[in-house]
Amino acid sequence: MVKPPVSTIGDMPISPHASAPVMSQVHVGAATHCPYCALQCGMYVANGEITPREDIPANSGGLCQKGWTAAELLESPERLTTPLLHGNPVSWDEALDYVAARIEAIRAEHGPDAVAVFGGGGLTNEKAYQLGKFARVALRTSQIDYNGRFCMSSAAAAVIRAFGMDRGLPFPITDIARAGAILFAGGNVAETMPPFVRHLTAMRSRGGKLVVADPRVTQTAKMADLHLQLTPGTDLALALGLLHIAIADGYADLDYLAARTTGFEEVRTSVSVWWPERVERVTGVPVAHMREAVRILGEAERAMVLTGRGAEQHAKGTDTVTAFVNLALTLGLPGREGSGYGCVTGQGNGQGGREHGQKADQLPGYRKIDDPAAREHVAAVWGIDPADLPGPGRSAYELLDALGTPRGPRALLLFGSNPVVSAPRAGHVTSRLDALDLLVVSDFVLSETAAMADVVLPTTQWAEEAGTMTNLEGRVLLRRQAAAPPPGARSDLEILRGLAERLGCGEKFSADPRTVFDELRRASAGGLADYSGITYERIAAETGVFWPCPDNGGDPHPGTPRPFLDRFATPDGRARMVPVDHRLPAEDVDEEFPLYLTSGRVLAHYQSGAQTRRIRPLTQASSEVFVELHPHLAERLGVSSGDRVRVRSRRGAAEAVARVTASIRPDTVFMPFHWEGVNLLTNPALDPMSRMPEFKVCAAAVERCDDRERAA
Ligand SMILES: Nc1nc2c(c(=O)[nH]1)N[C@H]1C(S)=C(S)[C@@H](COP(=O)(O)OP(=O)(O)OC[C@H]3O[C@@H](n4cnc5c(=O)[nH]c(N)nc54)[C@H](O)[C@@H]3O)O[C@H]1N2
Ligand SMILES: Nc1nc2c(c(=O)[nH]1)N[C@H]1C(S)=C(S)[C@@H](COP(=O)(O)OP(=O)(O)OC[C@H]3O[C@@H](n4cnc5c(=O)[nH]c(N)nc54)[C@H](O)[C@@H]3O)O[C@H]1N2
Ligand code: SF4
Ligand SMILES: [Mo]
Repeated sequence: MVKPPVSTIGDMPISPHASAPVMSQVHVGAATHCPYCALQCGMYVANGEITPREDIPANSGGLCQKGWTAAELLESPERLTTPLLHGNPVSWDEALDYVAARIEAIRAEHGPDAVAVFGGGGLTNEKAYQLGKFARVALRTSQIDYNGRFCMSSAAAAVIRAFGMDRGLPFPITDIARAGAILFAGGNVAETMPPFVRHLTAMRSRGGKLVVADPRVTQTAKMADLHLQLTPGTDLALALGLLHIAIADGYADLDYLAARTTGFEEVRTSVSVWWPERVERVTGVPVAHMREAVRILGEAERAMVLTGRGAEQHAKGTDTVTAFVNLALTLGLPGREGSGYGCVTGQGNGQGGREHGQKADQLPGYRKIDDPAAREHVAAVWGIDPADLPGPGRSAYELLDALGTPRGPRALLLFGSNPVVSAPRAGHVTSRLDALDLLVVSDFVLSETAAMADVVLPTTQWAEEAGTMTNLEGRVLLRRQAAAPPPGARSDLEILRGLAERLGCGEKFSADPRTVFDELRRASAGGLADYSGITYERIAAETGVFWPCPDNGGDPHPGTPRPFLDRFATPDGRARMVPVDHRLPAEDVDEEFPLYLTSGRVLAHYQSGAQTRRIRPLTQASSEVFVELHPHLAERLGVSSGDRVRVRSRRGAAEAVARVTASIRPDTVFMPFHWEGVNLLTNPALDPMSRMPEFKVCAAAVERCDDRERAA
């Protein structure tokens, strides 16, 4: 049972190690959460000092290097504190008046869809909600999407198809320690969520086994009992092969399949052609390793299948995750306590950011924008006519690709993303941004994208404002204000209100996070992602509340840590198994581009690096873009560690420092995307369902930069 909501919350003690409850004033030592990834580690922030919280299960006392150093950016001299108009400091009134006037003019000439909005999975729930509402109500544009499209959208599409609902981990993270076996495809949590490792270590210390699928011997793969070092872009074949073996070797849980799923027979037939030797030829994973992986999973009493971006960021990511879900269902895992399938979500609010309406096809509460009942409900909350709500817009890459074209948007308002560095085929995206009549960026640093903007709006940072974040478990957490914002910075909510006022609907846009959250609760009520029973007070008292959590009035709903125990969120309550088939990457290797290029992350940097490249201990730990090459490949190319090389693809070329390592396949090279470089090369081929670009595989060539170039 849950503890009842506390009414005396204002009396709770405020000390560096107390659960400081209140949101709207500054507190020394406020209990809050990290600005970066979806683990949302709990931390105390006091006078620029960070210490980890013990009470948040995801990190229970741990932080990674990025978390420990996060406060540095609060005081950084690179911090923006004045609005910029064409590079010149101006007052807030000048900046906002200018933006509103340009929006009005562009709308008058080209219609409402000429103004577009791009959001981010790092924004709080309140901001993500308000941004979606601002697009539809203040701008009346259908053209809004966000960077989460580049993140976990394939997993989201696959689990909606299978389970009817998208909650990244449909179980508390602490369940991991109780599993007897985990297959983790394409995740490197040892670098991307270091405190996550303690859950895996706890599992292994109880005898549980870890299987990792990754083309590289990562720090995570090194922990594994079995590493499947597959060719990039072949996870779908791998999953089909594992499923084939699971059925052949008698691990299918037929009672579970009959009671809790539909479609198993079609799936069984479809994998029959993926016999293990064929899968070995496609993936490079030895048959014996596949059999061992299936045995480990099949014999465990409780087991999990997890995916990360390595398996998901492909033009077939949705089908790949579907195949892994089919494997999990065949083994009888989802909806059983201590077992299941989970997508390890990425950005700070990657989960909440995909629920409240900053997606092109979505309204708050994970509602669909083309569903008449959803439109009616949300329009009523917003006080508008449902007929005035726009329909679905373009997905993230399609939106960026359309900017400044004859039929595309002429203006873009961007909150919480840096696509010049992080979007696929970034050189092209930069030229599209350049073609706009108006680019407005809200940020607290001059990111590469902000540097291109007509107007830059300096915003407050995580520790300077309050709001809720929904972590990778679906646990809604409270970020408390822990520091005063610098004079001159305004919160995104204030910025949106300021613009809405100038567009004639300021009264619909509160700048107070709690007021916005209360409206979000009403807008989400009755939706899949129902937050109506969650309050700031409850989160503070319970270290987070799992959605769905409907408002039951006097008898508080306990929240839902494991939503699928009794039934899945499909009309008949059963999980839907859908047959899928393997296909090649959108671009395969050939004579001209003979190497697979993949990309990802290193421990010290976060995403496009806009934040972490401004923090000294992190740039000391990792200072420049590199490319990993196997020693055999390096020898063929005449390259040694430390040499500058040029990596080329059909989209462009980028230079990097060679890092020769036996931990990568000889046919594959890897580059991190925290610096400009790899996305000049990546392929924007999109998944047909999720519209996810193929970040994780394209064809490339590598050559030495000659001595003259190096001297230059
Ligand atoms: N340090 C750090 N941590 C972060 C972030 C960050 O930028 N930096 N970002 C956060 C966000 S938004 C996200 S989405 C998560 C991402 O977290 P992860 O998914 O763990 O991160 P990635 O490094 O993108 O990819 C994971 C692994 O996929 C492997 N891989 C590449 N191609 C393939 C393939 O075809 N198949 C398979 N199976 N594996 C492949 C890579 O070698 C890499 O080791 O991290 C979060 N945490
Ligand atoms: N090649 C390659 N490319 C990738 C990936 C990959 O694996 N390989 N991964 C993809 C993935 S998973 C992701 S999630 C994307 C992420 O890539 P981006 O969308 O570029 O994400 P960030 O670098 O986090 O950009 C956030 C920006 O917003 C600012 N910001 C942070 N918080 C706030 C806020 O609250 N309000 C405002 N207004 N601004 C804020 C930051 O300072 C920063 O400039 O990259 C994708 N790109
Ligand atoms: S693991 Fe993620 S949430 Fe935790 S400290 Fe590191 S970046 Fe922050
Ligand atoms: Mo992400």
